[in-house]
Amino acid sequence: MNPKNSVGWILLLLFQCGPLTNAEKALELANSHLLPTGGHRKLINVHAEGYPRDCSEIFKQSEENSKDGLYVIQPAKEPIAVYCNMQDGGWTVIQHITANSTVDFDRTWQDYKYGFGSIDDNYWLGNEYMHQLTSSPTPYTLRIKLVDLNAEIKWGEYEPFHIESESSQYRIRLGLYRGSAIDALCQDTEAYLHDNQKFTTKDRDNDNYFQNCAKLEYNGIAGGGWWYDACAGANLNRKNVIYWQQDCNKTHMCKYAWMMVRPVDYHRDCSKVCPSQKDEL
Ligand SMILES: [Ca+2]
Repeated sequence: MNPKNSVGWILLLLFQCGPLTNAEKALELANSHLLPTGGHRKLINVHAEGYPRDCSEIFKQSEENSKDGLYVIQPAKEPIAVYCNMQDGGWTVIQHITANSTVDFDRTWQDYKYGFGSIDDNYWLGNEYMHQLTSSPTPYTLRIKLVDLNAEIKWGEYEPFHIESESSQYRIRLGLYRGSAIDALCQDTEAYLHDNQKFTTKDRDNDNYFQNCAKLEYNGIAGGGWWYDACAGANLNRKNVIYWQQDCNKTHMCKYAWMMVRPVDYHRDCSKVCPSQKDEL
């Protein structure tokens, strides 16, 4: 490349990107490995003074006018970056998967602990941060959102929802269910009861099966980390087949899934923002 052109390119890049501001420099995120390229600039509230504990607070403070996107929250000591789903009402996204995406969900305990992927794409926020988020005095609701290949949306909510600490192997605690999807985490009490199960990964078997459920493959793809029983009535982390009983499976494929949380006391007027029935694929 012509050196003059190189200088031109560098100047152009500097002009476009500019130096990081003090706020961007000072911000140390515990999960900075989940930021996309140019991540600090994409954080909508990076210049705010202090960070809220979750997306619902941001949504409330903005009088329900904030947009979907990447935000900084602080559920415990350290700020973290997350994707906020504001159009559905101020939800903090803790998992998002697209069937057959390039993000690998066949990961170790450590990866599932601190999260992987990219918060503007497919990601797992991390069991440690799920524990922090759901350990407030106010209980949290878990919402599952599923979109099939015809763009039909199904959703389900567990209230309350709590992830215990690592010393309890990030055990999941689920309360009452409601939604248009089937109650796939609690319905089958024979071998697929996910409520109260510990988390299992390919390198840490806490499930109730004689083998490790996270290692069991379908078409060469392992199940990934999950709160397995022996093994699953639902698993949103197997990337070739998002599984949610009859709502998402190998004959009725789903394109997307999300897991997101919000405090249970966040009552809102459903006439303004409700779960919609169609989504763009
Ligand atoms: Ca086992």
